Amino acid sequence: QVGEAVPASQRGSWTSFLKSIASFSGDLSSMTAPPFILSPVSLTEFPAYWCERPELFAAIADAKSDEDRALAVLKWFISTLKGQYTSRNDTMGSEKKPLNPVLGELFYGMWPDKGGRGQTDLLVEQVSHHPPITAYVIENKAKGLKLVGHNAQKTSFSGGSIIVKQIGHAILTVKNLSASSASGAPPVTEYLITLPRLRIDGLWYGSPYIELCETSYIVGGGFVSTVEYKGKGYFSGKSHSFKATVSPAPGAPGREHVVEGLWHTTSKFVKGGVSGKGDFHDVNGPKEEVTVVAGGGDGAPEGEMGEFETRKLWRLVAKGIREGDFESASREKGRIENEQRQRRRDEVAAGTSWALKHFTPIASDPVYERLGALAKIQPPTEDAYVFLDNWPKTAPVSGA
Ligand code: HCR
Repeated sequence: QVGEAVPASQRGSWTSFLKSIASFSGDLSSMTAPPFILSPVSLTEFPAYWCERPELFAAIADAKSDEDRALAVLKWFISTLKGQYTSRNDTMGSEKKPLNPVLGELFYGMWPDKGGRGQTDLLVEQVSHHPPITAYVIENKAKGLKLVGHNAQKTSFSGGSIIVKQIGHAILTVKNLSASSASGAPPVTEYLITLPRLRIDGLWYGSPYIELCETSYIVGGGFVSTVEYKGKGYFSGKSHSFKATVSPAPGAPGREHVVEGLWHTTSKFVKGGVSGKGDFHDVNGPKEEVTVVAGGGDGAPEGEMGEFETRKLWRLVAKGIREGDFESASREKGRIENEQRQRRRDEVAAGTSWALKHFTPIASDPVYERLGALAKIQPPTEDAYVFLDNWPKTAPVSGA
């Protein structure tokens, strides 16, 4: 008998869903799941998790040395994990299956300037539907910070859990806004950020949750940070444990630092640290959700979203899921999917293909290759999506 969290009327379909994923590997997002596990949020909204503590992102620019900056980048990164991997449990009771974005879907947002931290902008585009790939950029121009990345997933099933290999990476660029060309300081410093593997547990009980596993890296600015993730029964015997080692890159000067703790709460330095401070990160305090803005594409008036903007595109599906009206949610979802199939057929007939708005694909990313080699990251090369630097003129959403 499956867990209590599964409504009695959906236990059969939940068991069939689990059976089908047990013999499946690849793109889970396209599989039909029972209504209780559906989220009204599209995957295009997920890159916002990178900046729900905008002051920590901005602090990267204020670091005084390469060593301080490596620690500031790590602190911001670790502080994003709670939102990225536990927030659906907090807001919806368990991990859920997000809406599978359509090709060309767009999501724009921002975090306003507060206390001199500068405004941070977010732009997301679904750059592939099969397999689903989401590209994003997060930029704080006042602070000279830009994060560009893309994300896809390959899923498999093992020991009753879904294993999600994240494919993709992010590059953080920090512009040296104060250095003159005579100072010898590099005009920009780049950091390669790789992503952890996930294990989705609790499936049988109908209340999935995520544990992070294996290792991810942050490489750049003369330092390599290696983050090892463990669940219950490892370093501290607690869920969501991690240990991060920040070491000078081969041949670079600097001290080694080691941080240990729980990524969804707090961590401490166990080696190194800055001026006697033992504490490292703390995400018990409030976070700041993104303010959604309208990009006004496809001739939509200022303040209104274009047809492909996430919150407009999925409005009726999300409403149906939120209100428990799954019939209308599935009817609207079917309508969107049929429209997409028709577009693809029309493109084939016309000999054209969908033109991305904000990104262009490259088969291998030279920054990934150069920085990845410093930590022997595998694979040695990866594809990427280059941002075209064409921020649209966005406006607050009318009536919001
Ligand atoms: C695996 C996942 C889709 C991808 C989601 C990603 C990896 C997307 C990038 C974000 O930065 C971080 C992130 C967090 C999510 O936890 C992860 C999703 C969890 C579930 C979902 C599957 C496609 C759906 C599985 C269906 C289950 C819940 C039954």
